Amino acid sequence: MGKANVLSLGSVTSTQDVARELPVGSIVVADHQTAGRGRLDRRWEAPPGSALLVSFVFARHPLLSLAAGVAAAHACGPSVQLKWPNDLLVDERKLGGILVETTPDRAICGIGINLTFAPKGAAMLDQPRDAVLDRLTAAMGEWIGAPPEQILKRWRELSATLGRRVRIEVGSKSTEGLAEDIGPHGELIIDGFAFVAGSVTHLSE
Ligand code: BT5
Repeated sequence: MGKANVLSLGSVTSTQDVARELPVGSIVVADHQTAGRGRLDRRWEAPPGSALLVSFVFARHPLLSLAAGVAAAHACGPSVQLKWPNDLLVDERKLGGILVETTPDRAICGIGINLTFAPKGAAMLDQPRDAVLDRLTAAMGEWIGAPPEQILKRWRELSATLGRRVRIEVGSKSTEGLAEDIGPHGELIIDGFAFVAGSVTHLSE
């Protein structure tokens, strides 16, 4: 992945919408999104020019969300930890998020990182956008190509979730337990049960 593939735009609905129409290897970055989104139709909020808002187009990859988390943590710096499945945290506050959407043959990996603004209770990085983007682009290329075991190992090292008591909500069902590990497909193991999706809350120690 190189700079030549980067499409840099002003205002878009969502970088995911633009990236969806582009070939594998494309990168879309925007100053502003009028309809930035998270998972499950949630909103991703960032005032114009305040965040890194980027989408990468890849071939489908079974551990893309975790690999992107590892890459983003490396690009942001040593204060960043990962919360399963897709959050970047600084001191337990959300710095950024990852959204993977798939088509039959491609995966669009969107990453939002707060730089000069953070919603109440969230974190920001306060680093120049293009420097973060350059490091992220390099790290994404590296981690997407890494062996699955290496992605999982590094994700475990960067995790703020493992070893914690957590609550996971899947639809209307809520379960609490110890987040023990992630499995070979990136699933979260809580008290011996594997969860492939859900919203996790870290409970106090
Ligand atoms: C995520 O979803 O965390 C994935 C966010 C992905 C955003 C990027 S930006 C580039 C690309 N284009 C897009 O349209 N999306 C991607 P989720 O885990 O569902 O978290 C969403 C929740 O995070 C919201 O419901 C809010 O509570 C919270 N939130 C919204 N904006 C935030 C922000 N700037 N900083 C921290 N938390 C935020």
